[in-house]
Amino acid sequence: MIQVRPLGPQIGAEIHGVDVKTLDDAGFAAIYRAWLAHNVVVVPGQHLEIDDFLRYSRRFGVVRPHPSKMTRHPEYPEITVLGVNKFGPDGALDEAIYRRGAEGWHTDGAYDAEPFKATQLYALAVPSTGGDTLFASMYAAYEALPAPLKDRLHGREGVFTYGGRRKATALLNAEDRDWTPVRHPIVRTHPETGRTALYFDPGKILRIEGLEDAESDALIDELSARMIRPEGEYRHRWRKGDVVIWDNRCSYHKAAGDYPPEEDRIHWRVSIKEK
Ligand SMILES: O=C(O)CCC(=O)C(=O)O
Ligand SMILES: [Fe+2]
Repeated sequence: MIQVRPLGPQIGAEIHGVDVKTLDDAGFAAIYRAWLAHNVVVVPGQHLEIDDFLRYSRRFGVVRPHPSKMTRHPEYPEITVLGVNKFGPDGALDEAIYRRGAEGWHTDGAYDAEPFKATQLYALAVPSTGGDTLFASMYAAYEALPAPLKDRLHGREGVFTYGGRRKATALLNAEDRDWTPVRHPIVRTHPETGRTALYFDPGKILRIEGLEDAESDALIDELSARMIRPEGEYRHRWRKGDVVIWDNRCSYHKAAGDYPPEEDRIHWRVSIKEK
């Protein structure tokens, strides 16, 4: 019998009583419903091979290789491996790998014309301290905006690219860094829940379309300050065997990036698209 236990006040739910390898359609439907309702779903205690993880991930959508080729699994391009090859040949810590996802709150794949629907991680190794992942609701962010700001944002599009204004492209191969920017509405209706979310990513946005540069920069600063609502947060403390999926259409996340670098923190990761 599947049990769903809410974790944070608005987002996050933990599923008990399942083995994702043998889950039937009715069981999966219960998990999918919980995911739409809670945005972030944790399934603890799983024992998976890569094929099991891919098969389960494909039930949520289409699994696509991540543009960072250098962090792909050598035999499975759809699998990104987080936290390996942290130290270069000279023994120096590679910050781009160690601090991946820790530079700030973000949503994955906003640089694509069709942004990622979901990201799913499977924890293979967990450090003794630190290394949490933090999540926050885009619905809560939208709801808390002052009405005049909501009015200003309606119908506005943002222009997004890989690496954003900081050009943070260290994980891309040199030949892949010339990214073509894409546009997305800043106020986004979730295609499955119909709820309204603040779709924004300070690390990937270049500008807000139709505004002068100074006004666009000021609005980006204002949205950066307003995008995280404490009542919409959930902080995940990893255990080996956790499978965690988040909805990039309605939640932000960031890695805490604070674990002892000499310890392992390793995940398999997939990017899931709608089509
Ligand atoms: O490692 C983490 O906690 C999350 C990293 C991240 O941002 C991602 O996988 O998209
Ligand atoms: Fe991310």
